[in-house]
Amino acid sequence: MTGTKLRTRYSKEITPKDDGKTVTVAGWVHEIRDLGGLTFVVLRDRDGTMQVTLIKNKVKDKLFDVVRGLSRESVVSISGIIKREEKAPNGYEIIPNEILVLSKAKSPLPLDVTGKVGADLDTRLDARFMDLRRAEIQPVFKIRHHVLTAVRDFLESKGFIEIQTPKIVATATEGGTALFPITYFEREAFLGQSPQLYKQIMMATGLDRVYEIGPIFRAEEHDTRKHLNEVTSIDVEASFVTHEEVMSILEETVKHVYAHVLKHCDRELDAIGVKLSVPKTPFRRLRYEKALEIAKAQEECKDMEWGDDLDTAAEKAVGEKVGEHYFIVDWPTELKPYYVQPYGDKPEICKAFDLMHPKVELASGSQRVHSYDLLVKRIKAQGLDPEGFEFYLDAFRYGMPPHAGWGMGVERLLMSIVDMANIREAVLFPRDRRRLSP
Ligand code: AMO
Repeated sequence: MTGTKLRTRYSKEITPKDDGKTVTVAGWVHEIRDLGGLTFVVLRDRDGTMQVTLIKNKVKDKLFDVVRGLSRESVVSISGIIKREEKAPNGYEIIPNEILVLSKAKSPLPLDVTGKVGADLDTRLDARFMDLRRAEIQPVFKIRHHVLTAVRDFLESKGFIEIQTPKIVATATEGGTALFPITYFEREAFLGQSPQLYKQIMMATGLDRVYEIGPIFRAEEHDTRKHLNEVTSIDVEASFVTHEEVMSILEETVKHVYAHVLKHCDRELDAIGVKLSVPKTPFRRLRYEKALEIAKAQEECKDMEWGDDLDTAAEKAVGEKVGEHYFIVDWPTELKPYYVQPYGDKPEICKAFDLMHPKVELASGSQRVHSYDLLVKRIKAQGLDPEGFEFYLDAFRYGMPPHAGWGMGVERLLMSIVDMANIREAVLFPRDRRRLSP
């Protein structure tokens, strides 16, 4: 070994120009090709693969024995000399003088990391640690990291500060049906569906612009390609602004995310075969009424009426027609939660918006009710009891500025960027109706 280090370089850091230098690399045994007097070990690290070449009479016999005893996916550290080799995949190979087996993998493997043998999504998620070793899977999570970095960068540049609010809560926010109850000592409590009430309470503190990136829990029975029971949500709330201003912050956030991913993730996008272009802003604003009209032109949706929520078929019809990001605005008040501000002159519609990607809803938000009296009225109108909302309502009693905000699911955003068919692929360890482990 060169010194005592298990790794001195990643595969990406080595080039053919390093010919003759000594190096220690480490990773997983991706493949072994034994051609008699010539054996290739394809070693995989975080950044890709590299070729280690054992030639009879040029490397110690003992190393051939070590390699013969190796199983695929074992973890090794290899020290040797870098040799320029045009026929090798990266233009170099490593001629080993020491191979250290750090962890021997059992066989058979639960999944084929090389991707030659396919596996269904359930099998892949059961062995997720190994699935994530695959060259077209791991990049998704590097992109996810960059998506979140971009969101933070952008919001901070607009004066937002990051907050954390409780996830063990006493009340529903988005309607009572989708709550996970938990036992909280001798009381019943719930897992938070949304930081909605807390981010609004923050508007009564004078901090003015806050965001949170954290888990939300939805006890929805849905078993679909776009629903999870645990989601990471980007939540934004701002004071002294209208819903139109936060819509513009939202579309600019999305645009910034695309630009950032394009700039920082070219290798990852290549690895999963995605071509991105930055969406143009402002996104189209489509009134609910108009969206309904487009949907109704489809046979499947022809019986829809004003006041009906836009279901998956309707979303699909409108998405296909528009073909790019768009907002649906001016929703029927009764379709949206109590905290959404109705129009003063037309209270049957409200200042709510949904941000849509042609294939999936990405975010929703609104101008909020900031008048205490109206809020109590709206809570009652939705058949809820204001008593359960005392801690929230209190913040509206002593000076609450007008405010607006939105929430966007990270997985929905990611699945729309990398064009995934199933949202479970956008999260490391998805939680759905059937899956609680790993
Ligand atoms: P809403 O309930 O529309 O609004 O949620 C906001 C966004 O969160 C994501 N999302 C989900 N993603 C996957 N699976 C789910 N089960 C799921 N549920 C929600 C979506 C959705 O658009 N408090 C409001 C936001 C606000 O007004 O600020 C809210 O939670 O991307």
